Amino acid sequence: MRRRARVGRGLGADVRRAAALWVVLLGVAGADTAVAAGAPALRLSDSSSAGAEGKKVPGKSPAPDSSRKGGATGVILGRVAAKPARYQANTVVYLDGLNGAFAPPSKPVQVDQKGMQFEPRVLAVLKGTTVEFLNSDPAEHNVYTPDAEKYDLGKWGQGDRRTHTFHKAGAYTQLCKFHPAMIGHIVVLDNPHFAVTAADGSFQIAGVPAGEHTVTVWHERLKAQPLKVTIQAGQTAEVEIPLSR
Ligand SMILES: [Cu+2]
Repeated sequence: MRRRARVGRGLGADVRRAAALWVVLLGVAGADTAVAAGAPALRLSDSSSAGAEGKKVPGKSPAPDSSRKGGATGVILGRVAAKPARYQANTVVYLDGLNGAFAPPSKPVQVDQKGMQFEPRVLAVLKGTTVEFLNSDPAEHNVYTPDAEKYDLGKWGQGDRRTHTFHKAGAYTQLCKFHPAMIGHIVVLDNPHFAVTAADGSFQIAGVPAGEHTVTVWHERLKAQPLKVTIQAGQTAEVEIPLSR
C-alpha cells in the first residue's frame, strides 16, 4: 500500500476523532477513501513505504492537552519506518526544544519486571515523573542505571516495588544485577508532547501547541533526522519518519 503523508483540514483538536481518522487511514482504506471521508488533503511529503504490519493501534500520547489551557493546538499522527519492521516498535517520538513548566503526573508510572523482562521495554516520561518498579517474578530483581542519575534500587521480591523520581532529562538504561540479559529504557523528556510507537511504528501526539516544532526520536539502535512540522490550530499533521543506522 502506498501512503502519502498529509495534513487533514478541519479535523479539530478532538483526539478521538483524529484517532478515528487514523483507523480510516491505516486500518481500512487507501488514501482516496480517506480523502472522501472528509479531509481535503494537503500533501506534506511523499512516502513509499510498505504497508503497516501488526496492530493498527497508534502509540498514544500519555498527556494530551495536560499542559494547555484551551490554547490553540493540533495533532501529530505518524509512523516511523524501519527495516526490519520489528524495529518500528518502542520508538520514542517527541518534540525537541519545547521547554516550559509542565506538571508531571501525580501518580507514579509503572514498569514491571515480569518473565525476566522489563515491561514496557521502553518507557517515556516527563521530567519530574516518579516511576514505580514492580517485581512480578518469583525471582528477586534489582534495577540500576549507569546513566545520569546513576541509581541502584537494591533488590526486592515478588509483589514488592521500588520507586525513583527522574529530575534530569535523558535516556536511562535499566539493568538488573542478577539477570544480565534484562534490559529496558526510560527516556525522560522536557515536555509532555511525546509518544512511544506501537508495534507497527504508529504514534499520535495530541495537544501540540500551534507553531513550528522539531520532531525527534529516541531509539535503542536507530536514528532519524529531526523533522520540522508546522502545527495549525485544529488540524492534524501526518508525518512519516524514516529510521536508519
Ligand atoms: Cu532481575
